[in-house]
Amino acid sequence: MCAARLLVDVHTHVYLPRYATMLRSRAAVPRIIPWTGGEERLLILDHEPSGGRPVGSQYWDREEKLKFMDRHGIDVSVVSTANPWLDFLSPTQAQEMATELNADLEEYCSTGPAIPDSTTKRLYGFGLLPLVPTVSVDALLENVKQIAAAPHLKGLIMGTRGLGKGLDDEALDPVWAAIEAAGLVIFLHPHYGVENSAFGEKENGHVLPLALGFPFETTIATTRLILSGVFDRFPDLRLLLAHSGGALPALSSRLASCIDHDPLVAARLKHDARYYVGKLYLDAVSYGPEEMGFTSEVLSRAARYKDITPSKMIANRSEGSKRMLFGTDHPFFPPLNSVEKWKSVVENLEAIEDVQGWSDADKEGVRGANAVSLFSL
Ligand code: 5CU
Repeated sequence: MCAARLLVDVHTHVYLPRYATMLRSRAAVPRIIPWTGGEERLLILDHEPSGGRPVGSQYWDREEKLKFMDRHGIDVSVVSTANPWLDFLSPTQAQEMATELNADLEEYCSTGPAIPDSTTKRLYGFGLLPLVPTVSVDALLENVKQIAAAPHLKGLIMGTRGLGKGLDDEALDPVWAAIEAAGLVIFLHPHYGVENSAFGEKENGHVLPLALGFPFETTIATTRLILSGVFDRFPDLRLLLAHSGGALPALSSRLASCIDHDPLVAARLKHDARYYVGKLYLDAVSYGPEEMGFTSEVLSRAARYKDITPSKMIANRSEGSKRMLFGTDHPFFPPLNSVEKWKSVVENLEAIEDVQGWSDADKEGVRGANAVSLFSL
């Protein structure tokens, strides 16, 4: 394990060359289309601005990832395929792609540089499962095995759809069991947001789907996992939520109360809902010190619901900070003007520095030590 103080980015994406080639071959979203002046444009979300958005080597070139890391002082990145992963493929295509992309990502990491004077690499990865309707559970288990055997893949990224019925689908239990047994971390990431009609008819670009739709999708998917008892059946499952877990930290006590008052669900779970929230890992991609501090306080308190019901808020943000990990969301959120450092990165780093109630060690943890420990880097 690496002992140096490291800045580790756990939320950083790539479209590997093989994936980008596939997107170029498609006639429907998600796709990459040629644009004027030899450029290309990316269309992945519903209602992309006409013509999509600029896409280039920052999405697939390892050298560009390393340059971005160097510019921002990032020592290690745990890289993941960006949304929408393999969701739009047939089971056969998804299986083939998952296997090939996992091998590509292992090579991307293993043949990349190491930290100077260390055996720790600068690049690690989250693999992919072919999570599409009607794929066989055996096929999913094959890819879990593949990822577990790849020395530089530390977990897997997944969206919220599962096999089409969401992540609370009991058909996924053997997959959770295999992931838990292999000690892999699941990085849960949104793509679909919420019903677009909720956002009205005014043109607001991507602000509402990204700022609210994405985090609410994560909130709902994780809440459904909690309600289904997945964390009782698989208590050692390690789940890292994107964008600081959406609204879940702010809603966890309301969720617990709603469960307490619902005869159907109240008897189903072994613990207060907050206990499960306290077991989650969250990226520190929320851009504000108050939000990060609040989230760590909720996590600290939530963890105590296993055995006791705290009568008052335990103002111990330190404990919760150990479950939070720095991220950038690169190459998304590029600055609108040309600047040396990206605002989206600088803001998260400054926020970590400014959280009230975090010690220097807590901040060091969020910047990198928590990731070193979670991923055994
Ligand atoms: O800007 C976006 O669309 C995105 C996206 O699709 N995925 C992501 O992780 N961040 C931003």
